[in-house]
Amino acid sequence: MKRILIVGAGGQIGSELTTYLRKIYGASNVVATDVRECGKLAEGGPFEVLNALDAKAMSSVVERYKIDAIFNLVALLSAVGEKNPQTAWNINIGALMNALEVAREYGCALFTPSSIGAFGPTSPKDKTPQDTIMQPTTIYGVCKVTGELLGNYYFRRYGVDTRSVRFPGIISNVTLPGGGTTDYAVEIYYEAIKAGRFTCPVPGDVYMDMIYMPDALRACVELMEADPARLVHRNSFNLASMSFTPEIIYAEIRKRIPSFEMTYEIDPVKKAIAESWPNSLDDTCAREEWGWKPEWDLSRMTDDMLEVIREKYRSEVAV
Ligand code: VAH
Repeated sequence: MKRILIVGAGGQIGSELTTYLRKIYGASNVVATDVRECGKLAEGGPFEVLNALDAKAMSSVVERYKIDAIFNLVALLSAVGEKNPQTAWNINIGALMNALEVAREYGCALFTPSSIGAFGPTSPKDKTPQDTIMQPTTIYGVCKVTGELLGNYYFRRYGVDTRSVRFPGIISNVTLPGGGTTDYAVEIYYEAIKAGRFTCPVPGDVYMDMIYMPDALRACVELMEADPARLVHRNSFNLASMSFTPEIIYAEIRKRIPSFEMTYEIDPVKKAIAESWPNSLDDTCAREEWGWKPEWDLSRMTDDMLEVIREKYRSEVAV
């Protein structure tokens, strides 16, 4: 990768991936784009307002900046997608089709994340295999499976260098997530610091795979820099790091903040989605084909999250 385009740079992954890639490849070599202005991203390097549904505009950016790798991060997430499935399909698949076509036309590599949300209730729940039944029950998951199939097709039919990982729920302390079922695992840290109490929308015994943002960012680069000859899978790779329930993360925070209290107000949509997803993934293929290995666990992540958030909200800190 030499000159990189990030589509949807203003979201939870994109806002941090932009900074991370600019540090590695040079700020002027990473063009951040989003459908709306993003001041902070424009401060650190080239930024353009780009509607990912406008194929001509995307081609123009790729041509003008001589892009050789595209990160397509445009997605309406699982819970928000259920409020308007047609819009979710139009945006998620419309943006992806444009990215695939532009990548094909200009010979760019293309990274498009998939998700544990690509699995459904008929997928094996524990240590979900890389290759197995995928019948998601959300429009988000349908979009992710479609995206994986399209990535595979464009690689086999046109030789486009498509790459992808099935992200767990991503936990970060920079940009708040928006509209995901795993958002609770970010919000709980903020509320532990700011309010000392948290109302959880997901049942306390439901496991979901999660990953800390530093590991997620490193996975993006390591996969995109991997030797293509070693890659067997071009649809998407299971990526595993940690798997926990709300009760487990609550207990981990209480080790550090004994006064922290959590109650439940179950969101029926998030409950149904969370229960349809795997408890844990088998990421053997990612480890064997491009050397994936997580570096953050729940304890180390909790220390870091609480430290950074406490610093961020020093004036508002409850505990
Ligand atoms: C969501 N954060 O909850 C996203 C993610 C694995 C979950 O895809 O929809």
